[in-house]
Amino acid sequence: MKIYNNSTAPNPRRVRIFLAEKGINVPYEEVDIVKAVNRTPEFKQKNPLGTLPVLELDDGTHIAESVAICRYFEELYPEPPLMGLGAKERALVEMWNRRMELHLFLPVMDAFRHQHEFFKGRLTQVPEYARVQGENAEKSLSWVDQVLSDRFFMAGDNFSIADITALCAIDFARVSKIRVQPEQKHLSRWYAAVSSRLSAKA
Ligand SMILES: N[C@@H](CCC(=O)N[C@@H](CS)C(=O)NCC(=O)O)C(=O)O
Repeated sequence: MKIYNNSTAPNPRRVRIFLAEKGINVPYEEVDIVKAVNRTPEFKQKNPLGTLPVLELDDGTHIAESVAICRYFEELYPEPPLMGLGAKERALVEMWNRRMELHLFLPVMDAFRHQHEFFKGRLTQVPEYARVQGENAEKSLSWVDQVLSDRFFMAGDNFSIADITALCAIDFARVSKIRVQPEQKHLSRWYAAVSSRLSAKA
């Protein structure tokens, strides 16, 4: 088993943090996205979308999509639970993780992808869309600040994959100069707490 990884990209980091929280060691193979190794026909046999991370099982199965990879490990190693326990908590974690993906991670990625040199030729860039999505990401930060006013973690009392998704989005947002604002007290408190976990270094 191994994970095709890139140490600077935010989606592979979601999986690395998830595994670090669970204390699971899986070998990582670094894939050079600058040289577009992930876009080669050989790599696309593993994941036709050419994206990272990809988990390769010993039987040759390839599992892409960060959440699918996390789900696989959650099933095999339920402790500590990072995707909720019981019907209600599982649904809440899924809801908040999905919201963090759609309303924070996605606009942060679009703000980068639609204007950065790195994606020239890999994507039809619409710089105006980068600007709009940057604004949307900032609005989402204000909203998340309010969300965190009545709970410690994103989905409630327990650290979960929703916190990991939000942390990776916020850290990556820095490249587009989108940052948590000091007046966003709840978000700042949460950010300090999740960033200081050992797993955040993964
Ligand atoms: N929905 C996918 C997104 C994967 C993705 O976009 N990965 C990025 C890195 S964060 C990638 O491989 N980018 C390289 C490229 O598009 O060439 C997931 O959750 O894993």
